[in-house]
Amino acid sequence: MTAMLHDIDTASILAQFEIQGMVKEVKPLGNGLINDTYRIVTEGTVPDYVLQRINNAIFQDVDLLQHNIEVVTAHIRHKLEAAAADDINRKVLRFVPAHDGKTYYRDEAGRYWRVMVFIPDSVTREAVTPQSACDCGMAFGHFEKMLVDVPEPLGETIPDFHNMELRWRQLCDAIKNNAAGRLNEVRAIVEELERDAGEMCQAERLYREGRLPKRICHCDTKVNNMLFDQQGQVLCVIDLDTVMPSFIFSDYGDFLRTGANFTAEDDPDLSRVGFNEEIFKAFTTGYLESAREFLTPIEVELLPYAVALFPFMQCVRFLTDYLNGDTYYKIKYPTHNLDRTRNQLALYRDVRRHDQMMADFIHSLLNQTTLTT
Ligand code: GN1
Ligand code: MG
Repeated sequence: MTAMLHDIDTASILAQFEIQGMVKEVKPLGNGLINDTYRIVTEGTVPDYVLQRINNAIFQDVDLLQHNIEVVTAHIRHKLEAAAADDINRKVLRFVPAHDGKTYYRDEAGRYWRVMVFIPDSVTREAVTPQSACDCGMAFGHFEKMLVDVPEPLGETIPDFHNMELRWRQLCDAIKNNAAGRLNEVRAIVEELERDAGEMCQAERLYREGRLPKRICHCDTKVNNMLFDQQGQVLCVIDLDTVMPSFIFSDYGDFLRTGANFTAEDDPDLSRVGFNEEIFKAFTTGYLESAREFLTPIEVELLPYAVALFPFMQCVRFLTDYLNGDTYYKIKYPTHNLDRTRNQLALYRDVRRHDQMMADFIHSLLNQTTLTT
C-alpha cells in the first residue's frame, strides 16, 4: 500500500527499514517545531511505528546524532535490566534498523529518516499538573543519573546548543544584519535584554573557571517529551536528539520554562503569562529527589538562575529568528516569533520576582532528609 502524506512516499521509505506487518495508516504525530513525525499504524498485532524525518538543516551531523542516541538508549536499557525493571520496552526507545544496519536512512533527495517502535498504550501530554511535574522532575533527574557513567564521550548534536554567550552573539549578529528590516519595532526589547545579558552568561564563565561541570543532559525537557501510561504514570523519556553534554540547568530550567508558565510559549496575551509557583515546587521536589545525590553545591545553588536563564535564552533565540526573517522555527503567521519573544520576556520578568522564594524553597528541601511525601 502506498501512503502519501505531504507529498512524501512513506511506503518507499518504510520499505528501507526492517519493519514487520502491513501499514494501515500514516498520520502526523506530535507538534515538535523541528522534525516531522508520523505514526505508522499497522494491521493486526504487530507494533505500530514512529517514522521521523530528521531535520538535518538543524542536526547537521546525523551520524553523530544517531550514535549518541544509540549509546544512550543502550546504556539506559542495561541499567533497567540490571535493576530488574519490568516492562523495559516501554521505558526506553527502540530503533528499527535499516537494511544496512544503520538506525537511519538517507533517501535520494538527501532527507534523513528513522523508525522507532511506537510504545503501546502510551500518551503524551501538553498540560502540566503538580503531580505530573513532580513525576517529570523525578524522571528527568533519574535520566541524568542513569547517564552519569556513559562509557564514551558524546558529541554535541547542535554545537553550543544552550551556550548563552553564543546565543547572545547570534542575537548581536542578527541586530547588526537586520535582515528582515524588523529591528526598529524591537529596540525596547533589545535594551531590556542587554541589561541582564552579562548575568545570564555566568554559567559559561564558571565552566571556564573549572567550577561548573557539564553532564549528559536531555536538553529539551518539555512535558510533551515524556510518555505516560493510561494511568498517568511516567513511562519513558523521548525526543533524544538534543541529548548531549550540557549544564544540568538545561534540563531543570527548560522544563520550568514551559511547564511553569501559566500559558503556552506563544500566547500573545501577556496578561496570561506568569510563573506558576506550585509547578515550580512540585518539579523541584521531584528533580532533587533523584538528582541531589550527584549534583554539586554550585549546581544546586544556581538552580534559581537556571529557571531565569531559559526564558531569557528562549526569548533571545525567538528574537534572533524574528530578526533573521524566521529561518529556524516553524511559524504560523508573520509575527509568531515576535509574540513568542514577548511572551518569554514577560515570563523572565516574572521569574525574577520569585528569585528569593525559589532559593528559600530549595534550601528548605535540602534540609529535609526525605523529599517526597
Ligand atoms: C524546539 O521541536 P521542539 O519543540 O521539541 C527547540 C528547543 C526550543 C523549542 C521552543 C533543536 O524544540 O530548543 O526550546 O523548540 N529545539 C531545537 O519551542 O532547537
Ligand atoms: Mg518535542
